[in-house]
Amino acid sequence: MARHLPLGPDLRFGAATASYQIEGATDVDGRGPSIWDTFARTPGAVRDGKDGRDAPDSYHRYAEDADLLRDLGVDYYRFSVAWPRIVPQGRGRIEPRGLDYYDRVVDAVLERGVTPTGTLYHWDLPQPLEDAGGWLTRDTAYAFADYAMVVHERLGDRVKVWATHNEPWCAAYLGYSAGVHAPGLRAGGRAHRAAHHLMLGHGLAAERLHAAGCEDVGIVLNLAPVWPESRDPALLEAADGVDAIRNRVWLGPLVDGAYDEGLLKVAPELSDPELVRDGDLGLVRGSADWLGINYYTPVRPGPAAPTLPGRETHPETGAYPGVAPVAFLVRDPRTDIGWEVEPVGLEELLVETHARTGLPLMVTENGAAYSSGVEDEDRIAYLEGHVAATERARVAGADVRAYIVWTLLDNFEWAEGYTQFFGIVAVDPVTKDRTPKASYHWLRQRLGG
Ligand code: IFM
Repeated sequence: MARHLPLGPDLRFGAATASYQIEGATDVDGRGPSIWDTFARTPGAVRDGKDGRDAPDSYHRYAEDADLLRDLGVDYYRFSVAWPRIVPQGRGRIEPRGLDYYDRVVDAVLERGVTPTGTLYHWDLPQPLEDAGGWLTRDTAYAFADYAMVVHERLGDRVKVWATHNEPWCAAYLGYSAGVHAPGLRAGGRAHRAAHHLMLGHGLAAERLHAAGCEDVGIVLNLAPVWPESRDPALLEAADGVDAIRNRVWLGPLVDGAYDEGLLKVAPELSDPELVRDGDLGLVRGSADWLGINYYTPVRPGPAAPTLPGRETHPETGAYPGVAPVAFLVRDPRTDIGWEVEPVGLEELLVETHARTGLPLMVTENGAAYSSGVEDEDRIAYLEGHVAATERARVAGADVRAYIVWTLLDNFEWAEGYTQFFGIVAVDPVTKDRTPKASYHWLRQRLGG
């Protein structure tokens, strides 16, 4: 189990990115369109009206980014592969120039003494697959497994630790229910179909990756501690529904090979034998060698509407189909994106998820949006607090192997466009020149540099 995630006395560190958020160069070397290219062109979908074309151009500047990783002194670089660069139509013809690009990235990182870990799906679904139904259709899960094997065949000799999906909750529920992420659908309970097909895709890919000799197949989940604001029975019931859709819909299949009763109450779609076919959940059970946890903030179902500066509705409104309408409270302090800062949430999540799954964990993302520029003392405080929470979880018995900061570079923050800054390295919006922030230097020093 997870043979390439070394267990040692010390927590390992890394920095993460994702293809669509950093690469730019969306129309070169045969890349096909993705759902984010399409969605971002929808008026009003992205806050500043921009898209991946304005990203930091890591497609051409990857060697510079690899230098930044080397100088930082991290063990890991967590990157993602863009499906539309590898299989532009989603299935069928393979684009060798896309594979060549990731070859170069992997080699550049390895040459600098950093271990690359790959994520196969960080939300950039090829548009032709969406045109055929996207994650609402079963075929997409099979196309995903085929694509995963193409990538593994090319990179698997050097990349030993793979995640199938990044945050399938966002892909399914922000994408197909709340409509605030690509493909921007408000399909209500049909979003549970997307959730199931994402997990099926994970299971199919994991089975084939294991058969091909890969020993460290994981999945990255943005699980969240769900803390109801009162003991009011109606609120507790809603909070249980939120927990079911945020956490249990993924952990149930992975650990038990089943969807639990509370989940099926809010998501009756998952009882449909046409959707959840014999063998689907059995395939997913035990399929992960490790689990990635992305954590930013707790979820607090409450009786009152949130007041997020500049936001009329909480972004998660509409992302829990089948659950009675619930407000989400956000306590202070908050980061610029309006998310509460609460490191105890990470500690609790790590301890409970390890107890629930028994799996080795990595904090695959954690970080903060602040517009403080290169003197980002606020980000240092956030990171310090969450690294300490990770250490406390380890002391409490959670098998956490690594802490990976989100993110190396300021980048395209999805529906927020280029208005939120999570990077430990600033990127000039015009020249794309990189300038390490104080948080980068803080981490470098912490890692002995
Ligand atoms: O930028 C995202 C990333 O792509 C997925 N996890 C959350 C980050 C901050 O919103």
